[in-house]
Parts: sequence; structure tokens; C-alpha cells
Amino acid sequence: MSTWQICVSADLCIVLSEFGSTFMHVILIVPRSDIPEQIRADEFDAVLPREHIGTGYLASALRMNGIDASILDAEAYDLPVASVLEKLRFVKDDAIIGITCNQSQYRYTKLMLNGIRDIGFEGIICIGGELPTLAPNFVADTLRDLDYIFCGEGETEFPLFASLIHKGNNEFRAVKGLWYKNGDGTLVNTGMPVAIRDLDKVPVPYHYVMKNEKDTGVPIKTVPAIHGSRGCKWGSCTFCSTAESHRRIIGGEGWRCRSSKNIIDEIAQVKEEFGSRYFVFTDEEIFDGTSLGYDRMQDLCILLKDRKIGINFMIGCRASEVNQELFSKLRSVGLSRVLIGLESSSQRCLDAIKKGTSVDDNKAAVEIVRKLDIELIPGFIPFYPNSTLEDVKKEFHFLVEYVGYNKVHKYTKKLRPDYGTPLFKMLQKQGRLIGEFPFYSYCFKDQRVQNLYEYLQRLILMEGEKDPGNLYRIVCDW
Ligand code: B12
Ligand code: SF4
Repeated sequence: MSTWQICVSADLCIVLSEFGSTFMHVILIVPRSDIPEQIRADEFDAVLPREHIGTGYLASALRMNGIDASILDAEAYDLPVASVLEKLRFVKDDAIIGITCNQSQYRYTKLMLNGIRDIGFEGIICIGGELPTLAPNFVADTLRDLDYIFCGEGETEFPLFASLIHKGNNEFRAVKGLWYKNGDGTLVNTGMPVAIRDLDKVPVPYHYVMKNEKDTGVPIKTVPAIHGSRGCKWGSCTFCSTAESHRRIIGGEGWRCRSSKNIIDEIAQVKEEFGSRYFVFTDEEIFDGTSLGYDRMQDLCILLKDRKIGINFMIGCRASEVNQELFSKLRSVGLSRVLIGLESSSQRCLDAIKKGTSVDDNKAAVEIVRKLDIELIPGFIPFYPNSTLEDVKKEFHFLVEYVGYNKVHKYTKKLRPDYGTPLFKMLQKQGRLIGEFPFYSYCFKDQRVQNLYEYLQRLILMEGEKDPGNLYRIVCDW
């Protein structure tokens, strides 16, 4: 296995390995997401991973199966479509292009697809990820020049597909999760793949941005993402696209986790190879509300201590899962930041979005992390479709005065109706959805909130307002 290479060269030209003529090549593309610069800059002031870990997982799985893979990440390297197309000019037609796509990457993906055939690439183009998993028909109808659409997890099915292509075998029935057009143009669907039960058996993801930084000799700035579980046991929040796509992957609610040992092995390996001292857990929800998730984190504390792995790390969880005893153990082994899905300071709102937590849970969680001196990143949405002006003022009051968090991007944070979610369906039913896929929106019920929101957006996005204190005063005085 040691001869397999996955590489991204210094200038990000794709370097296909020297085995080019013998083996199948897959070029994995991470499209850039479509988020206004101002919001992006502010939202990412917390140190967050730049690697697309799902693509890192696919690269490792392909590699384990003897398939050569390269990653072209337009998000991490901020590449416009033209640069990606320029790099793809050199890809041979016997390669497979595999694009990952969530809703925020849709417009970029569409633009890119419009150009790939124009630059002369005649090989196979596939797409997978959250959006195809949620809406394969929509993807098939609206994105041109795609040959295959993948739903669900790709680690088992994509390598199988690539090997069949390599062998010249076009019988894809055994490849699950696949949608494609057959000879007469009808759409064939091979059914969802079985969700991977034992996540410890999945090869650890390829940390390609860090590898690239190391290889090119630049100081490694990238923060490694550790994905310790998949899915969310609650899965009920009406706005959550991850919960919707995961429901399709696993066929209902469910949460699967890697063992603490498996996670710690990856952390130790990454730390040794790249010298990383700060890690971000990107699990949808790190706990599952039962002793399984709780004990796993206790074990993690023990292993971190026993193996003397000196790191700091960040996790994310629901407010109801923040527990003094466990969090103080986590703090003692390096937990320095926690993202808590507080969402709102109003019980009416929490109930409306089916969060399943209470305002008291939120307050208790804030108190615990404050006491333990852990930095809190609040998952918090001040603008809801049915918020009154009084509600919005209360939300900001709670966020700024109680939580002590005041960042510019929060002033344009409104509950986002992602395609396919219960929130999306509800607003659609009420005839309130406006805009185009994937950026649907709605007007607030309370015209005063609408006016305030539009004013703040103009100020931040067009006039470049950077002072959150000023924005807070505007909200209070509105
Ligand atoms: C880590 C993370 C990040 C990281 C890293 C980027 C990344 N996408 O990995 C950072 C911090 C950079 C980030 C940024 C953003 N993120 Co983010 N992020 C996540 C998070 C927490 C985990 C994603 C993950 O690692 N999943 C685990 C892996 C294993 O799954 P996966 O990527 O889906 O890949 C698997 C399958 O889908 C499939 N697959 C995927 N691609 C392909 C391709 C092919 C060809 C095949 C065959 C299969 C296949 O196989 C993979 C392995 O099983 C998710 C929430 C969540 N927990 O899912 C949000 C999430 C993906 N992010 C989201 C958003 C909105 C953003 C931002 C736009 C935020 C912002 N305001 O700027 C940016 C956009 C960046 C981008 N281009 O994705 C949303 C997407 C919403 C949507 N419906 O579009 C999510 C779902 C969170 C949410 N519910 O709001 N994010
Ligand atoms: S708890 Fe988090 S991951 Fe679970 S459904 Fe709600 S928002 Fe989604």
C-alpha cells in the first residue's frame, strides 16, 4: 500500500501519480461555497478546519482500494471556477471526476459543470454529498453533464464503482446509492447503500490540506477536523438539513460513533505527522443522550491523559448535554472551546423549531462553561420567521448581555430554510418562500423586524459596518 499516492502539488495543479497509465484516477473536487465575504470572514474568526473531511474520507477509501485519488479544494484555496477549469484541462479522459456538493456549493458547482465539457473533458463526472443525498431528482434535473449521482456515504460504493469502470464493466446494479440515466434517458436508481455500522473500520480521512502545507514547507496553519460520530440521535430540529440527509442515509433516526481509541489513534497520528496541537470535532452531535455517548467521552478523557497527548480541542453539542462533571474532566484534558446549539432565548421559539431543550438548559450550559473557563461559541439565531420586534430585542439582549457574545455576523443570522427540511416545507405550505434554490428566504411576519433586518444587512454587507457595539445599539433603539 505504501506506493499509493494522493497528492496536491504546491500550486494546486493536480499531480497524478506516476502510476498514471496503470490505475484508475479519481479527481475529487470541493466547490467553493456561496457565502458573502463579510459574513464568511466574521463567522470564521473562530479557528475552524479548512479541510473537507468527507472528501478526505473518500480519498482514503479509494486509496485503500488501490485507486489513485487527488483532491482539488476550491473552498480551502479560494479558487474561482476559471482556475479550477484551468487545472482540469490537464486531466485525461480516463479519469473520474467526483464532486462533493451541499446546498451552499450548488451555484459554484453549476457554473463549474457548465465549463468542464467545454474545456474538452470527456470522462465520467459524478456528484455526491449532502445535496444529492437529499434531492437526487433535483440534481439530475438542474445540473447538466453529470453522469452519475451518488446518495449517502461514499466510502464503500464509490471505490466499487471506480473499480467497475476500470474493469470496463458497466453493470452498476451492485453499486448502491447510484442514480443515472440509462440508454433511453430514464433515471435508474439502485437504492440507498446500507449505512456503515462500524465506523472504526472506515479508514481515517486523508488530511490533505495539512499534507500539502507540510510538503510545500509553509507553516502548517490548518486545524485538523476529527469526525467522531455520524448522525444525531434527536434529529428533530426543523431547520436541520444534516438531520434530513442523515435520515435518508440511515433510514430513520440514529447515531453511530467511533470508539474513543480509534479517535485518539487518529489524533496521535495527526499530531505526530503535522505537529497539530489544536483539533476540532465536527460531529453533528457529539453526544447521543445516553450513556453510550457520555461514556465514550469519559474514555476519551482517560486515553488523552494516559497517553499524554497534550492537545486543545473544540466540540459542539446541545445545551442539554453540558454536564459539570464531564465537562470539567474534558477541560482538564484540553477542551478549550465549545459550540453549543442554544438557538434562542425564548421557549416559544425553541418549541417551534422542535429543539427539545429549554431556556433553563441554555442558561445552565452557559453557566457551566463560564465556570470552567471554556470559550463558548453560541449556535444562536436571533431572527425567526415569526419573531416580533420585542422577541428580536430580547434575543440580542440575551446573546450580548448574558452570553457575552457580540459578533457582526449574528446581526444577519436568520433561520435558514434549507431545501427539504421541515421548516422549508412549512414555509412553502404557507406560501412564504421567496428566492431561488438554494438560497430560499422569507419575509418576517412582523414588518418592523423585516425593516430592521434589511437595514442591518445593508449596513453590514454594503457599507461594511464592522462594529458590533454600534449594531447592538441600533437594535436596542429600533
Ligand atoms: C466540518 C464542517 C465544516 C468545515 C469543513 C467543511 C466541510 N464541509 O467539511 C468548515 C468549518 C470549513 C465548514 C464551512 C462551511 N459550512 Co459546514 N459543516 C461542517 C459539518 C459540521 C461536518 C461536515 C462533515 O465533515 N461531515 C462528515 C462527512 C463524513 O460527511 P460528508 O462531507 O457529507 O461526506 C460523506 C457523504 O456525503 C459522501 N460524499 C460527499 N461528497 C461526495 C462526493 C462523491 C462523488 C461521492 C460518491 C460521495 C460523497 O461520502 C462522504 C463520506 O461518507 C457539517 C454539519 C455536519 N455535521 O454534517 C456542516 C455543514 C456541511 N456546513 C454547512 C455550511 C452552511 C457551511 C458554510 C457555508 C458556513 C458558512 N457560513 O460559511 C461553510 C461552507 C464550506 C463548504 N464548502 O462546505 C451546512 C451545509 C448546509 C447546506 N444544506 O448546504 C452544514 C450541513 C451544517 C448545517 N446544517 O448548517 N463546514
Ligand atoms: S441537535 Fe443539532 S444535529 Fe441534531 S437535529 Fe438539532 S441541529 Fe441537527
